[in-house]
Amino acid sequence: MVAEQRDTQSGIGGTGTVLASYGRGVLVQANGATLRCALTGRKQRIVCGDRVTWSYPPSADGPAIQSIEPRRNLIERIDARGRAEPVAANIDRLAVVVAAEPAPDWFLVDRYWAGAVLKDLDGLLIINKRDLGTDAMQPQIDTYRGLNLPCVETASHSGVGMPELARILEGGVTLLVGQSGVGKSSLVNALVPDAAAQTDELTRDVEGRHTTTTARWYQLGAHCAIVDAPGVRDFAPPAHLVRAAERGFVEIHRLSVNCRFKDCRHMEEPGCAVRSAVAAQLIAPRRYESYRRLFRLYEKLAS
Ligand SMILES: Nc1nc2c(ncn2[C@@H]2O[C@H](COP(=O)(O)OP(=O)(O)OP(=O)(O)O)[C@@H](O)[C@H]2O)c(=O)[nH]1
Ligand SMILES: [Mg+2]
Ligand SMILES: [Zn+2]
Repeated sequence: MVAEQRDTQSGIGGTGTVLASYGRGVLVQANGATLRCALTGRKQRIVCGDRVTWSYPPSADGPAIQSIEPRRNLIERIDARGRAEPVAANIDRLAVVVAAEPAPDWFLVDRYWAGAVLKDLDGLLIINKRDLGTDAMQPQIDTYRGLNLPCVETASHSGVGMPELARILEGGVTLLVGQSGVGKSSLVNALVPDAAAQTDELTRDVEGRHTTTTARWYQLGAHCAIVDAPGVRDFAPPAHLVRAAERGFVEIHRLSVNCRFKDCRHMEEPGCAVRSAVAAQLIAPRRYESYRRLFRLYEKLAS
């Protein structure tokens, strides 16, 4: 429910969390109500998860954002030209959702996870639509489990695995990412009883589909929230981080201390411990290929 009335309790405004950011305004949750706030004249870039102060400027006809509190972090994706676009702020955990359908893009999963590592976020892999089977994904799931990435299998439709997921999400703010159609919004609907009612009007596109177009924050408890992000193919660690590709791949980073050259890029250099480990199957060749792809992408973006 969107409360447009003047908050007679506080009179002039307060602080709150940004639930969603649109072109010309933001939805702010404050004191249990949802306010639609306008942005003020200055060029404000406000994202889902921002903590803001709002008030009623005398000349305006509704509440407006006054300031943004400093962010703990800002999660961005990069567009085709390498430009960063903010998605959400003040996040603790990045949960990558995959499913048997649409067929998983494991390079995308590796990019997301690398991005989480670089931002010091906890990582989580959610294997959704368990009812459609997980056999084809098992080798990849085993690889991620072996690298200590927590994995949970769910079916948002039937409720399988949902209590376990809810337990993992307790405490902290989790950002859900993954290909369009893997069931991110369905997971939110299963976790948040009134989520559908909250988002219906916000997310339905002209054809009546429920594809998510902007990141949206749902409060699950006093210290627990979940952010539903649009399915994106272009999320990655920001390209300006020099050693980004390597640090985000935990097993490659771990072995890199044994390379002959301190600045080894693990591409063609002699004495590369990472390539030896790949040859010896100590590093999954598929993961190493993801690393190379990300590395080349950065080279391209930097040139
Ligand atoms: N079989 C099966 N289908 C599911 C399950 N969860 C979701 N779906 C279906 O998957 C489709 C996509 O679900 P959404 O929740 O909209 O997917 P999304 O990841 O939010 O997609 P975007 O918003 O486009 O990024 C819908 O048709 C759902 O009904 C599940 O557990 N099992
Ligand atoms: Mg969605
Ligand atoms: Zn090396």
